[in-house]
Amino acid sequence: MTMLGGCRLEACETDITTLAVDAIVNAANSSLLGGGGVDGAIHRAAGPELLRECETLGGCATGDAKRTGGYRLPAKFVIHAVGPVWHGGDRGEAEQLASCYRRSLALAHEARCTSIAFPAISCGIYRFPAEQAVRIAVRTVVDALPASSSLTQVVFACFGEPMLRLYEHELDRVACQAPPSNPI
Ligand code: AR6
Repeated sequence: MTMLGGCRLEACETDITTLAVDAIVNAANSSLLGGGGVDGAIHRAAGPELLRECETLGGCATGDAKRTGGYRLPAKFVIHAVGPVWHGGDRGEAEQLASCYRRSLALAHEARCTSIAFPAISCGIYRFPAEQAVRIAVRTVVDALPASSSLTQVVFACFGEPMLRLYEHELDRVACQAPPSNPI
């Protein structure tokens, strides 16, 4: 756990669909019409009304995000972010992934969310190397936090112990570089 200003950043090994936060982020595809992985789990848990709202959105570009209701989820909103498919790293994948995090935070801020949970976008079916993706996720969120001032809690929801360790390591690094929150 790391405190940055008034915001608590933490990594948890958990199913993101169970989290009672204001917004959970979905690792969607550009159709926004569902799929496997965390996308499938979110649609199953939210119920068919989520797909009905997604059908009205006209898809979403890679690196962008769109917000819907949470329906039967404990979360009020789902922010559907479309991460890049990994093609080796020279097709702008890192910037597109960072953009997913920035756009998701902007949409959460717009809806006055105080808490948000992210999965490891692009780290499953889209094969983005986990270590690099985690560095991008944590750094981008940290850099964007001052512009997302409604947020007091950011959760990185991970599947599996190795992924949890990567996030904890990166959060520790960020904490070491951050100025003390209560300078004397
Ligand atoms: N809670 C938290 N993390 C999860 C969950 C869950 N319930 N389920 C999976 N993960 P992926 P992508 C982790 O494949 O790589 C879909 O078909 C998983 O272990 O869900 O962005 C979409 O429709 C991994 O670390 O998303 C797209 O077509 C991370 O979430 C495509 O997959 C992301 O894995 C998107 O691929």
